[in-house]
Amino acid sequence: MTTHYNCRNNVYPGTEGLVKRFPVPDDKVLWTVSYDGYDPPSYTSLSVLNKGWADPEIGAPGFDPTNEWNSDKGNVNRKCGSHKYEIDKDGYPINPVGRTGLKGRGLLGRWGSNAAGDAVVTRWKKDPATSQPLKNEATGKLVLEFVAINRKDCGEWAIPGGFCERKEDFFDTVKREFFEEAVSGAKFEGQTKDGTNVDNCLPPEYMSFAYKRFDDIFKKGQVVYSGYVDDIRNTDQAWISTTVVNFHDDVGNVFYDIKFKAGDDAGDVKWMDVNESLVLYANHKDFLRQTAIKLGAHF
Ligand code: RP5
Repeated sequence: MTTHYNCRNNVYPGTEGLVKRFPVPDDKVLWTVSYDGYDPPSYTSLSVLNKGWADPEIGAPGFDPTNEWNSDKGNVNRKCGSHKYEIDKDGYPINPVGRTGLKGRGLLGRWGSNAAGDAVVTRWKKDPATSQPLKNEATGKLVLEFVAINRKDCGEWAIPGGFCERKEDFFDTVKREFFEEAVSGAKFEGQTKDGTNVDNCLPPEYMSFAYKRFDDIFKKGQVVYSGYVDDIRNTDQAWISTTVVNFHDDVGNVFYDIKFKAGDDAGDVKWMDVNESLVLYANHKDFLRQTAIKLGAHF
């Protein structure tokens, strides 16, 4: 990623307009370009201050992440994929993409990189008339569909994802988040292939059934991106990084009778076409582009 847009020149989310970022023009994003008078305010939300799951302040007694920056070997994953970041003379990590117009952690729990994972669950779109995979007329390539969720916090469509729990493997994060946001509460329509009617099954029985059903696809997950996310919550000293995993149903028989249902912090869920006109949260569209390239699909 060469620059960021979503975390500049706006009001910080959840602050009722009270926290405004210091303006950062396009040509002043890079730290290597001098910006006389750059003086961003500092903001850390009360929702992360003094919380056990979040970092203490830099310099707080007993908190010394010096050997953990840029690494996933410590207690917390502080690696930012391929993006290496520096630490300033006061011990604060520096956003590897550049200025955001805000210091502090904002809504983020960790200083520096906050590791997340995203699940791009895909299948080939079928022509409803023939039930055959559909090709885009212009490119001649097969059209992909992916499972999108609608975020309750901002109303935007996104890939299901979330933050890694302490020492959690990112594969487990993406699977967990996918189930929490897109599957929890979902039902199979009618009968399964072995004739069992599971339509009225409720979690946790349903969940273990669904986990089993998705298992093969989940075992074949492919990482399509690992690094910085252009998220509206980023600051100069705290930002989100993600590992995006594609789970592709090539044959098209895993999800055919599943009605997804949104849960957790998702308000809606649906299959969406993968193409250039997608409008998604953060830079999630880039992750779909990477997935389409990897699968040789239309974009
Ligand atoms: C995005 O925020 C990441 O790509 C991931 O999808 C998400 C994690 O935050 P929550 O959905 O848990 O708020 O930048």
